Amino acid sequence: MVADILARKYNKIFSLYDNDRNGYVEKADVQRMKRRYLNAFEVDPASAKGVAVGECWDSFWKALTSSLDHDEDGQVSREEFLSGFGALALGDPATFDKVLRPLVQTAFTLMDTDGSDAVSAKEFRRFQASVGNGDQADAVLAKIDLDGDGVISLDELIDDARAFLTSTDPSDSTNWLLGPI
Ligand SMILES: [Ca+2]
Ligand SMILES: [Ca+2]
Ligand SMILES: [Ca+2]
Repeated sequence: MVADILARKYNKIFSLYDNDRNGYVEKADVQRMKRRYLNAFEVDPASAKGVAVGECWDSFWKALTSSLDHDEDGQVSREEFLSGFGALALGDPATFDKVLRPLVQTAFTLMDTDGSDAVSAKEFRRFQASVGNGDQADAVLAKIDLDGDGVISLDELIDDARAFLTSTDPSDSTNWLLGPI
């Protein structure tokens, strides 16, 4: 069992991934997310950006199934997701980081639409709007942007995601990463 606030955050992530809402994250969900993204930003799958995005989703899927698909049926149920993330987040930090990095790297590459290796305020606003948090985007960015250079680096996003996935403090600013929970 994980704390109620962590369960709410993991449920939120699960709902973003399980985009056909059948109660499982499966390969088809991941491929749908990839296709939607490529279409929305008119990225050619054969371009450098398209290949990078494709590789991101592949490693994302590998990290997800290798760590969370306990009954090995090729999909991750909500229950597997909730208990698995809880065990990871509260367990060995090195193992958690190994799973966390590809997940965050995927989100980062997707948000960084111009490929500048940083997420600008404009890019972050678009992402936050997509999770229903558009009006909070600048405030959330300011909290993630620890070095204050106005953009989010991969390391800054990983730090924030780690806190998001482990903090049980209801007033923690990192709770806002994916919008209201
Ligand atoms: Ca699904
Ligand atoms: Ca960028
Ligand atoms: Ca920064």
